[in-house]
Order: sequence, then structure tokens, then C-alpha cells
Amino acid sequence: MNFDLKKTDSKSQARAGTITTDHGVIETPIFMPVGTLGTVKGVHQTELKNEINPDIILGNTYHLYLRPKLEVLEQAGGLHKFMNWDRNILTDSGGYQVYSLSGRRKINEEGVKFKSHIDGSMHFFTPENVMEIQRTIGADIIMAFDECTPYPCDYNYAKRSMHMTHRWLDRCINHLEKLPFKYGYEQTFFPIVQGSTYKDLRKQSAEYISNAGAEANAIGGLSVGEPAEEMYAMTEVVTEILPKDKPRYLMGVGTPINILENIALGIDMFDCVMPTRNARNGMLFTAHGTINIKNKKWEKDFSPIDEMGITNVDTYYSKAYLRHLFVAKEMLGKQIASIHNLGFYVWLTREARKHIIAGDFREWKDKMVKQMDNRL
Ligand code: PRF
Repeated sequence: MNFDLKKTDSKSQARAGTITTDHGVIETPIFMPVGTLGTVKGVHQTELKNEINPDIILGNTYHLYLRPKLEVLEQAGGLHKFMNWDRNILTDSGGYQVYSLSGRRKINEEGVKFKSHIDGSMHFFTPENVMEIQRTIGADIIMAFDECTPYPCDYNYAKRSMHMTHRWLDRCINHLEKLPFKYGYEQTFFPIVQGSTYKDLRKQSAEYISNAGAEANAIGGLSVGEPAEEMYAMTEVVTEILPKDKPRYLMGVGTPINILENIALGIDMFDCVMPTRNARNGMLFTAHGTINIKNKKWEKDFSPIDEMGITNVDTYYSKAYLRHLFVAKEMLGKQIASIHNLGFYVWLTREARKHIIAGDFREWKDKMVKQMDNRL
């Protein structure tokens, strides 16, 4: 992987860069649509590529390991071939997904024992086998196995957990050295900063992670229920320490406003289920605020879904028609809303990049944050 930092904003920490991997170029800041099971929910590959047009999408180790299982992915020649996606893929390590299982998992120094949400079968993830699994899935970017602490989190637990995540990181790195790439292209490994909402722990973790000397770094444990101001404070502490010449990925964040504020603090990469999950509930994000398309208010509004939207559905269908689909529980409604929201998120980070390069990012960001806070 190569990272070329093209421009740093003079009035914020925002950066514009280019990541190059064997599956192509990723222009940062970037939003990565989530495709947990090898599908961005409700969106055809053609729409994903031609309309939303992201440089990279996400998959999840936990889900893909359980279904379709590794034998299938291996025989397919990896996830890219299995789903017929020739651009970049990143896989999360399962650290977060397993943590979300709360009652169904047990964490100890060796790893995490968990119960499958599908058939109740028992499984064990360790830093070592998660690296092996991610080699077999074959994403371009693979993540360290970490523990994402909940919010709020007792200081002593957060501290112990952070140190364990650091020891797990060393185990991931040691094991990866023994595992060759499987499919003829490189995989880049990202370690993850933890430390809950404690500044001293975040600093300690950012230092530890920086010293690991990986090609890029990630920040986990945020957007787990803490107030946005606390999230920003943690991002700020961490980005001050992480090396400037390497990409920084803030995991699982967030609302369009969270994304712009974190870009201003020096984050380059984002992913979140929000655009697709909220779309399935009828919530649309736009540059002028959010829309609940199920509201009676839209019943006879025959204007386009989003005049400024980048995807075909934005101007092809009206708000009234989309509302009708939701009220009638037609599956096309969820599909259209998902395409719209993903198009909006990808547009937003692309615009941010343009403004960083043009030199007026701060002014643009402040204006957008105000606008997007409306409920239409
Ligand atoms: N760790 C991992 N994946 C994640 C997170 C984390 O802390 C988060 C936290 N928002 C989202 N996805 N491995």
C-alpha cells in the first residue's frame, strides 16, 4: 500500500490524500459502504459501481466466517471473486461484532469464545486465527483483533482492556509474519487504538499503536453511545499522536455531521451502517437535513427525492412515490433509500476532499454542519 498526502488544511487538521493498493486508488477522505456479508444491503453491484461509485467497501470477518464459511470463500478464490467486486475491500476483525454479542461471548487473554447468532454453535476467535481468517477472506485491508469497550466504561476495565488489545496486537503482527498472502495481491494490516473515553489511556494507546510501525492506523471504541463532544475530544488526542504520513481510519462513525467534524480533526477513512440501516427505516440524509420519508407531509410532494443527489434514483423518483413504497412496505422503497443515502455519504466525503484541496474546507464544513442539522 502507498499513501500520498496531497494537502493539509491550514485552518483545521483536515487532509486530502491518495491510498493505492493492488485493487486501485482510494481518494481520502473516504466513506466506505458497509457490506457485512459480501453485499451492501439492498444494492446491486451495478448500482453500487455506477451510481454510488465508492473506491472501497467493507466486509465483516465474524459474519463471513459463519456464512458462507471459509471453505466457500477459499474455493471462490477470495471475497473479491466470490462477490465479483474488483475494487478495494476492507474486513473488520470481528472485535466489534463479537463485542456486540454481549450475553453470547466470553473474553479472556487467549481470545473470545462466542455463540453463533445463527445456530448457537460455539466458536473461539484469537488474534492468530482471526489473521488466518482474514487471509482467507482476502480483503486488501485487514484489521487487528481488539476489544471495543462499551460506554460508559469503568477506568480500570478500560485500562486492562487496552493493555490486552495491545498484547493482542503484538500477537496479530507476529502471526501475520508467518502467513503468506493467498491470492497474489497484498494485504495491508491496520492496528486499532482503544482506551475508551479517557484521555490518558487514549494517549498511551496512540503511542503504542504508532510504535507498532504499521502502514496505517485505526481508532476504535468510539461512537458507542458517548456524547459527540467526547468522541471529538478523543479523536483529537489520538490524531495529535498518530503519524501524519499514514492514513487514519475512525471505525463505525457516524452521522454526516460526525464525519465532517472528524475530518476536521485529521481522520481519512470512515465506515458506518447508518446510511443503509436508517434508509431501511425511511430516514434520508441530505445536504439540507434529514427527511423521514414516511411522514404524511410527503404524501403529495412530487418533487425529486433529492435534487442535488448524485445517484439516478434521486431525480428519477419523487418523494411522494418513495413515501408510497414505504407505507405499502414495498422492498423497492428500502433499495431506493439505501442508494440515495450511500450516494449522499460518498458525495459528502468527496466534497470535503475538494474543499480541502481548494483551501476553503473550514468555511464549507461549518456551513454544512449547520444545514445538515435540520429535520425537513
Ligand atoms: N473495533 C473494531 N471494529 C469496530 C470498532 C472497534 O472498536 C467500532 C467502534 N465504533 C466499530 N467497528 N474492530
